[in-house]
Parts: sequence; structure tokens; C-alpha cells
Amino acid sequence: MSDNEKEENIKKSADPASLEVLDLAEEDEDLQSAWSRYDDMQPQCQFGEDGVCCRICNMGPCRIIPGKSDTGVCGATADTIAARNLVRMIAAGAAAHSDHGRDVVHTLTEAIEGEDPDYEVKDYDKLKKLARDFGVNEGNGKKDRLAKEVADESLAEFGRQEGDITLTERAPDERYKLWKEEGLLPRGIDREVVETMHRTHMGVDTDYRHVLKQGLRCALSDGWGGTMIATDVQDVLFGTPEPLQARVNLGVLEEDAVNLIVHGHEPALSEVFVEAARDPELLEFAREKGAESINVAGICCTANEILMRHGIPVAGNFLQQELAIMTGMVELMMVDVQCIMPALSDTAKNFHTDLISTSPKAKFPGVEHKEFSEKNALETAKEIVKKGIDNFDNRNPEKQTLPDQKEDLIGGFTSESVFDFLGGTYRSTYRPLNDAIIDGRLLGAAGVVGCNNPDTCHDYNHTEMAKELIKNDVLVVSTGCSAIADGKAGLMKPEVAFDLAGEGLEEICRAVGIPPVLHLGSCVDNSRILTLLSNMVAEGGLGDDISDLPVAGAAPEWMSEKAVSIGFYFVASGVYTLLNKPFPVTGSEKVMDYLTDDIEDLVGGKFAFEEDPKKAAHMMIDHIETKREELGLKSAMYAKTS
Ligand code: BF8
Ligand code: SF4
Repeated sequence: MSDNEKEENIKKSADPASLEVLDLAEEDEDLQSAWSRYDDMQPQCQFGEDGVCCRICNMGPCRIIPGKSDTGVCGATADTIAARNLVRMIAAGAAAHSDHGRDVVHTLTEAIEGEDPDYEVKDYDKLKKLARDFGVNEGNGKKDRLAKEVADESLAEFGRQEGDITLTERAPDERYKLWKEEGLLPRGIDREVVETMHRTHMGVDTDYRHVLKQGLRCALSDGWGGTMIATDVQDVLFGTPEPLQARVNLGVLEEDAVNLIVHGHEPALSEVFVEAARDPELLEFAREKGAESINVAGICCTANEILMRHGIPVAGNFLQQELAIMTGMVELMMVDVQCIMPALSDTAKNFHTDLISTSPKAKFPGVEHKEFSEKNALETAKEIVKKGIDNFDNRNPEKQTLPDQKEDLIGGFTSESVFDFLGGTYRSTYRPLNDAIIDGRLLGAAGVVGCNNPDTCHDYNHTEMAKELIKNDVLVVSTGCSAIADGKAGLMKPEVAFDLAGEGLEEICRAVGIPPVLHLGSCVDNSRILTLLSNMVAEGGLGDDISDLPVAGAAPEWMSEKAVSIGFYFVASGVYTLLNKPFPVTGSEKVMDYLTDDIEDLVGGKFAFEEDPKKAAHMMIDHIETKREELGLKSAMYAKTS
């Protein structure tokens, strides 16, 4: 590969391990990657990018060309078309998270009824807390009775026809009141998704503001509904994470071990997969095959789930899924749902890797399917592990590339555990966090979350934004692929605060031993951030609503429809939310204005778009400072750095 080509690759990823594999991959003309396919896709369709292409009925497809075809055949304007397309993205994102949540509730139900022998309630305290939130009387009954009632209540949230979903009551009173007054309180999750699809059918809801308002309500049913249920019930079933140490990046793959990768989102199978990989008989089988051990590592949010609860190493984030296979070191990759590139099938054919799909909801052409059922989870997991071990001696030494890079991190923070730390061991309290913000030691807090996208240098926006924020005494919490990016960049080690954090944040990290960037989990764990924000308001001294808090959110490399739903539920909860690239609605000035301006009058949060991560961080910092001023807080204790 020429120096020029290497130079070009540097623009593709900020992660040296990824570049090492990418450089080699580009020398092999049989190999493609998301980056090469992205290049092949240029120029991308401008109508699609602007959101002014409509194909929801067969009079179309219609596309808006100002001065030529200003409306679709039915008369729909660019505003209507862009708004409809966008809220359909929200509905799909909300559906993905919430269907995940529903499956977890099913697992809980079956576990209690004895149908899923491999699962049990691991966190009884969390169960009791959830029971209180659902108004289930704890009584002095048995754990199983309580779990059954909580599971029934959780399931009812999906289909509730009238009245709002229960967990919205976790929001501050002011926020709940606002949602109620504005007609934004979400009813059952399924109902909001279905109604969004109905309203965006040909010839139904065409006032763009009205359409977008339904988008906000639908997103709220995700954030405070399906997503929150997913997190909480996973904690009940698999245990609430506690801070722990782990490692991240492709270098976690091991030369002498059978490397098995779990990729996707739902932890039900990966939890038992981890257990299966520790089975003495399977370890013995691995040794017979010439391996020293069995190494399970994760990709994407499944990785975050088992990292948070077991310290299982993370091989990489979204754009590293193909690269992991290209190392030639992976015996087997097991996938379930969401963010799985169909291209994996072709990539795997070039290597010895066995690719196995497991979800009844997702099959991939050319990929072996081994359907997972909670009823025989451990058995299925063992079969898959065995298959991976059996593949160990098929490794081709000529096709191996093992980057060294692996970084230590502390993960496993939750809205509960962070502040057990900050608040001392006696009771969980947000007082020290709020006080640190009030006295100006901390400027505020930011959630930086979301995907990778080959349209942006991989990991660069996440890590540069996080660095700029911590330098200015903004505590960063992170989830999803953003958290993996920060972990790889070493930002989740407590000692990094000494070099990179501002003085105030450094003092806090030093005193309590936390990193300046906190790993809060997977994408459904964005609900932990909603809880955290509500708890900050409840602790007092920082206003009465989430929109009063000196905080901001960002998804600086966003890609998926889930990210659209997440962005909307944060804005609908009152959070200023920054994305690198706008939603595909730029063909409608009115929709753009609504999202970046008018929406603030409705919900107190709004969107902003900026591609440069440093500039974007400063927009977030400016917003945080405005909120500080509005609250009458002292100026920051330490000077701002630009
Ligand atoms: O749910 S951050 S690329 S892996 S969508 Fe996907 Fe985006 Fe990663 Fe997790 Ni979330
Ligand atoms: Fe065209 Fe209207 Fe049909 Fe959309 S709904 S495809 S704009 S005719």
C-alpha cells in the first residue's frame, strides 16, 4: 500500500488498531469494508439526504425539486415529506429498543414460571425498586410473586391503550406536568409506534409540526418506556452492574486462545454464552484442539452489556465488526439483532470464521442459523461454543493480523453506582455531584453517545469531543459505540484525568477514583442517563426540571434509527442535543428551524448540528454556561480552555 493510500486511511479511523487491519485489508482485492462500500456509494442521493423523497404510496415515488415539482403528486410539501420520513425513523428506532425490552420481560416471566431454567432474579433490590415504581405491593410475599407482578406490569406498558406509561413518573414533576399539558405523555409503546405509522400513511397527518410532535411522543415511549424497561429488567435478571476493570480493542483477541465474539444487542444469550465458555469439558476440548483457553469478546452493545456485568473484553465498536473477522483470529462470531452488517457473511467467507445467527427475528443470507430459545439457553450456548472450538485448527497463519492495541478501562457505572462513589458508602446521594456543579468545580455534565459512521473519521468525533469537554470540567457519561471509542482512547482510566481533565474535574476524579468519562453501558442504557438527570433535579439546587440543568447531550457519529429516537427522547426530556450531521430533513427549512429553534419553546430542549467535534463541544459548553447563568450559579471555579 502506498504512503498516499495510508494517508487516506488515516482519515477513515482515529483508532490505530482499526487502521492496521484496514491497511492490510485494502491490499486484498477480495475484501470490502463499510469504508470501501461507502466510497463506492458516492455520490449519495441528494433527495434522500435532504429527506424530500417520498415513496409511501404508489402515485410516487415523488421528489421535491423547487420550482419544478414543489409538491408530491398528492400535494404533500417538502415539510410534510421530510417530517413524515423523520418520524418514521423514530418509530423504527423506538420499535427496535422496545422489542428488545419486551423480550427481556418475556425472559423474566418464563424464568419465574420455571420455563427458563438458566435464568433467575439476580438483583432482588432492583426488583423491589421496580415494584415500588409500578405500584406493586411488596407485601411479605415471595420473590417470584413479586417478579411475576413486575413482569406483568412491564408487559402491560407495551399495550396500554389509554393513560400514560408508568415510568414517565420517574421524571421531575415539572417535566411530567409539561408533557401532560402539551399532550406529549406517551400511552402504550406499541400504540405510539402504530399511531406514528398510521399518521404518516398517505393522506393522514400532514401538518409538519403536528407530525413531529407525534415523533416526540413516540420517542418518549421509547426512552421512558421500552428502553427503560430493557435496562431495568436486565438489571433484575442479570444483575445491576458495579464498577469493574476490563480491556478494549482488537488486541483483546488472543493468539493462543479460541476467540469467540458475541455481537448484537440482546444479552439473554450472551450472558449464558459467557457461562458456557467456562465449562470445564469445553475448556478441555479447547486444549485438545491446541488452544490454551477460550476467550469471549464482544462487539457493539452486546459487548457493553457483558462488559458492564462481567468485565468481558470488548473487541470493538460498530465499524470494527468486519475488522475483527479480518484479523483472521476469530473462530466464531455469534450475532443476534441490530447493527449487524449483512456484509459479515461475505467477509467471513474469506476467513475461517464461523458466523452464526441466533435470533428468531434475524436471518442473514448464507449464514448458519442456530435459533436461540431461553428454554434451552445454556445447551444452545454450549453447542455454539463447541462449534467455535472445533474451528480453532482451521486458522490460517498467512491470514492473521493481530493488532497489539488494547486499553484498560473502568466500566460498569450506573445511575446508582456512580453516586454511591461520589456520595460515600452510607447512602446513595447526588449531593456531592450537585454541590460540585453549584460551587463551580464542575461546569456541568454531558452525555456523549451513539454510533460510528463511515461518513466521519471513525471514533474521532467521540474522543475529541469527550477530551474537549473534560478539559473544561464537564463530567462525561457515555454509552454505546461512543463509550467503546472513549475506552479505546484511554479516557476511561481514572489517571487520565491528571493529564486531560480540567482542574475541578481532576480534583473529583482524584478524590473518588473515577475516570472523567464514565461508561454507563449499552444504547438501551441511555435510560440510565434519563434517571441520572431526574435524580440530579430531585437532589435539589439545580432547578426544577431537566431543562434547567447545566447539561448537554451529543451523538457525534450517529447512524441508526435508534439514534434518532434517542435524540428525540432527550430533546423531549429537555436536553440540548448535538449531532454532527443533520437529520435527513435539510430539504425543509421549516422542519430544520423547528428542530433547532421552535421546539425549545415546546419542550425546553432542542437540536444543534456541527461536524467539528471541538466546536460542537464548545457549543455544548456555551449551553451549559447559559444554564448556569439562568440558575444564578457562580462562574466556574477554573478558567475555560478553548
Ligand atoms: O445500539 S451505538 S452503532 S451498536 S445503534 Fe448500533 Fe449505534 Fe453502536 Fe448499539 Ni446503539
Ligand atoms: Fe407522492 Fe404523496 Fe404518495 Fe408521497 S404520499 S409518494 S408525496 S403522492
